[in-house]
Amino acid sequence: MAEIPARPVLLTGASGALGRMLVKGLGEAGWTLRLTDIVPFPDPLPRGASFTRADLVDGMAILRLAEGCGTILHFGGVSVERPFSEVLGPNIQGLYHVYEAARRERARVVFASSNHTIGFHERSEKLDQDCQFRPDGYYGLSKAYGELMGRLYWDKHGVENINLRIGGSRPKVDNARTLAIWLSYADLLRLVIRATLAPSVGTLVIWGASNNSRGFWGRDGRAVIGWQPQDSADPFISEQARNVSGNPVEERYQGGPYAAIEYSRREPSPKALFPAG
Ligand code: 15L
Repeated sequence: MAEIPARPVLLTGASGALGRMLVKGLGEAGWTLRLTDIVPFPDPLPRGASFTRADLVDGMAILRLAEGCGTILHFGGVSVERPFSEVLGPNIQGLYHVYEAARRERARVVFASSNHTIGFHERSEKLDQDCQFRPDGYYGLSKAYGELMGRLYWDKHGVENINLRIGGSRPKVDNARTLAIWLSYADLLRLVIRATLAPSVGTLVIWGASNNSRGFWGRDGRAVIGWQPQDSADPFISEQARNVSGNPVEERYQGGPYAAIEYSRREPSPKALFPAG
């Protein structure tokens, strides 16, 4: 029988694409889910799940929702590049509310971070978990803040957290960049299950990508939770390898189109932020 978490699991961002996929998968596994989002949940609720509409900016609502939960899967907030004023409430203040709730409940946070925390590294670079943050916009910056919030709450309060630096998790491999960053839905579901059930994790960063031979990323904390991706974008290489944008900035950096948004630099940014010597 599938292992089930001892305490209910709170999922923020339940109505988003990844949230809905997780609700289905975790619901089928028999987990007790408490779901929330700022917009209504569009699917039938699985047995054992409840949905409450809430804004991440409402700290009291988040505290109430987290009561009795052992894990918070934090997939809510702004999930694409937006002006700073739009990112601020959900992703900065909201993240704080999630961590305060986790501190009160002694819950673990599994955070949907993003490749846009490091999006200004060039595609030729192979990155490990401890590479420098090089956010490619306000959205990526908010995710880097989220990862650092996890670091703070672990060091100061012992709140465990796993930061999933997700590449592109979508049903299909849709271009050349996705050949490197693709995370299949099935691999993401297995990743979230291991991140929740692993007995003791401290604070971790895990690259959220399937087993893609063109991948940009290397070492991370996956061994601690016993996760290995099983899928790969490789079967789509011949179909997608030439599917590029034609925008040199987009094609140079790992963050792709996000790096190119409002890009106004004349020269490419240096490969290393602090070159040795
Ligand atoms: C992300 O972080 C976004 O949430 C997702 O919508 C994609 O744009 C993805 O990155 C990507 O880089 O393709």
